Amino acid sequence: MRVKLTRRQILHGALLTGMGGGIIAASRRFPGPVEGIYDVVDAVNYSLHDLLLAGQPLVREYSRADVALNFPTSGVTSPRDERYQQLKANAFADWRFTLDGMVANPLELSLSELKSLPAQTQVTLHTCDEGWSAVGAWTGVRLSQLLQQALLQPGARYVVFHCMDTQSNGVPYYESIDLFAASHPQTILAYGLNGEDLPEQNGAPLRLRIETQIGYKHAKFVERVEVVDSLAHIGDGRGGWWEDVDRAVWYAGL
Ligand SMILES: Nc1nc2c(c(=O)[nH]1)N[C@H]1C(S)=C(S)[C@@H](COP(=O)(O)O)O[C@H]1N2
Ligand SMILES: [Mo]
Repeated sequence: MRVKLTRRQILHGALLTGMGGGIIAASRRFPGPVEGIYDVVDAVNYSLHDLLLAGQPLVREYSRADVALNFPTSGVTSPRDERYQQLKANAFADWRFTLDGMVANPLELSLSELKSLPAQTQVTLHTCDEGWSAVGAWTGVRLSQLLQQALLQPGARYVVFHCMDTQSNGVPYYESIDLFAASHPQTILAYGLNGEDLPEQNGAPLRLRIETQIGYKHAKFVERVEVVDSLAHIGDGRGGWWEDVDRAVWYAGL
């Protein structure tokens, strides 16, 4: 059966998702054939819920005393792109974050809208494969919360981060992770470092913190998150800028 969705039904679906998979998972198992938005939301919610409950261990959190006074930088520290510099000049007031791709309810949010969502701060160790590590206190929004709001479509498998800094080969930085890593409770899109707005060199206005993986996965200057079913059409198909130019491993778990 095909259903045409009204905006209201989609919003209602989003609300159900937002209420958490727990209620749905507790009350019904997969009901059989998927017949409408509620079943789709149900199925997607259910698998996301399973992922969240899969017992993903949390990474260690440090004390505030361990925080590096000057958090080091790596890669691009000031995007030369004119568009980025213009957005920065206006304190990112005209910047918009988008979440699209295989979602029923694409999101478009300003920086202040992102900051008004439930936030979390985590004091964690960043490890770069070039041989340094440092502790920072990162503040941001859980990626899983944004994905739940956006209503993943069946078949969604990966989350791609599109960045605003053009790299040496003329291509903007990009990275990707799978839905399992995306649903980790410490995977956040961060807009704050050590109680301040995220500094430019560390990825302003928004960067990924994927605490279970190594430095280059932590995409800085993120402006668009795209949900896909395959990485074949992202860059050269290996899932990230370093993966494509230098054969870095895509799964970069610590
Ligand atoms: N957009 C973008 N993201 C990026 C990079 C980059 O050059 N551009 N470098 C990566 C690398 S190799 C590391 S170690 C971290 C460094 O983050 P930091 O500069 O905040 O220390 O960002 C990662 N994310
Ligand atoms: Mo790195």
